[in-house]
Amino acid sequence: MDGRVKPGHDEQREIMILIGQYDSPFVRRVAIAMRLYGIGFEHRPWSTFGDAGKIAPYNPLRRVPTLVLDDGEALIESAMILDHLDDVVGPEKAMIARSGETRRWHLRIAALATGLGDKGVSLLYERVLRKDKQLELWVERCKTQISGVLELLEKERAAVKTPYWSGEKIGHADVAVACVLRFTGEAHPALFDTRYPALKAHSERCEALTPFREIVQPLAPPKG
Ligand SMILES: N[C@@H](CCC(=O)N[C@@H](CS)C(=O)NCC(=O)O)C(=O)O
Repeated sequence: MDGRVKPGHDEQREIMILIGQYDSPFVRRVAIAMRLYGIGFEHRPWSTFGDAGKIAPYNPLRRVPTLVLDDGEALIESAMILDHLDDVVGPEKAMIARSGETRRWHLRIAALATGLGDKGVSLLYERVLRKDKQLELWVERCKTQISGVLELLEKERAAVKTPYWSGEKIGHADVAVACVLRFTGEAHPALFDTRYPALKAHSERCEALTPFREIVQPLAPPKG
C-alpha cells in the first residue's frame, strides 16, 4: 500500500484508458504515440467542459489527456504520460534518444510545440468563453508568443533536411509539432498561414501517415 489513489482500478480490465478528445493536440499526440508503439487502449472522448465531472475522479484538474493505467493509476500531463510509455516500450523503440544532446534538442522542440499549443488553447478559450469581453493585452500576448514560436520552428525545420526532425524515423518532437500545427491551423487560421512552408510540409508529411489519418477530430471548442 503506497498511498496512491487508483480511481480506475478494476480487476477485470487489463487495458489502458485514454481520456480526452482528439481535437486536443495533447491528447492526439499521446494517442498517436500509443498507436505508433502498438500499445492498445480504450478511448473515452470526454470533453473537458461538458464531461468535467467524469474526468474529475481520475484527474482533479479536470484536464486531458489523462491516461488510466491497467492497475487504475491515472497519469496526467502529456510529457509525463509519454515518459511512461517510453519506459514501457524500452529505449530501443522509444521515439526519442535515451540521453544527451539529441534528447535535449528534441525535448526542446517538443516543449516549444506544446508551449505553442498552450498559448493556442488559451487564446481559443479567451475567444469562446469571454467573447466580447476579451482582454486585449492577453490576446496580443498570446498572438505574439504563437507567432514567435512558429517563426523559430519554421527556421529550425527548414534547416533539417531529413524527413523527420530525428532523421529517417518519426519521433516525439515530430508528432508534437504536427498535432499542434493542425490545432493552430483550425483554431487560429490567420496565425498559421503561408509564412511557414517548412512547417506546412512537415505537417503534410505527418498527416499523411495512417495513425494521423485515423486519430483525428475536427475542432469542437467549448461553448461559453
Ligand atoms: N500541459 C498539459 C496541457 C493539456 C491541456 O491544455 N489540455 C486542455 C485540452 S487541449 C485541457 O484540459 N483544458 C481544460 C482546462 O485546462 O481546464 C499537457 O501537456 O497535458
